Amino acid sequence: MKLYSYFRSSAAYRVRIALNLKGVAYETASIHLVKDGGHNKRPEFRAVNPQMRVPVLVTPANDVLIQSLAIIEYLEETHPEPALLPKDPIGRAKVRALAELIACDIHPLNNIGPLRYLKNDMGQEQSAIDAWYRHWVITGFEALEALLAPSRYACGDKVTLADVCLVPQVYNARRLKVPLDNFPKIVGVDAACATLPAFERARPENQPDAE
Ligand SMILES: N[C@@H](CCC(=O)N[C@@H](CS)C(=O)NCC(=O)O)C(=O)O
Repeated sequence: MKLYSYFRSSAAYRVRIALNLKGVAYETASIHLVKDGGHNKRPEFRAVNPQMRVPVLVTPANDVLIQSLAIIEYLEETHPEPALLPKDPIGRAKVRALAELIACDIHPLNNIGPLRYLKNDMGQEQSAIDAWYRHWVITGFEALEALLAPSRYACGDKVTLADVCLVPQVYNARRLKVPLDNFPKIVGVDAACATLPAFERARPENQPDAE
């Protein structure tokens, strides 16, 4: 498998964790999202993913998959063990809800593209952009904290898709200095995941393109 990735991309980080958890070998093709206005905007990458975003997973049969949650569901179906979704429909819906709270409601608002638009096209000051970023992370984390049961991982004693999404978002929040004191359950889940080699290997600083 080939993963188009950027070391700091939260969405690519999710896929790296899932690949590692499932023991799927892959090579990294790094796409720098910042240099020269973003190498993701180059025609050669646009030809791979017209959305010009990472991650992109290319399968051994040369299928080109985009969108981290769709890629992880593909991995779940092709490599069922260890399962990242519970067997029962209610459990699956609950795990997916937490994953989507992060991936669909928090992450898009603090993604590099919209932040760059706020700065370059809307003329916003960096302080206003930082406040925007913090606002949406904190609002999302308040809901997430309330939804987490007190357990080792986000949805019980097994790692699920919810953890795969939570850890990169916490990394991102820390990097942008969002205070996490009010989120002890989120911080606890992140700490539990950090003890697992699959999560450790997926960390941004452990990527071939880390800076
Ligand atoms: N919903 C997508 C989000 C992908 C995404 O936005 N990736 C970011 C990096 S985390 C990106 O490539 N941004 C480039 C840009 O917005 O210009 C997913 O889950 O894969």
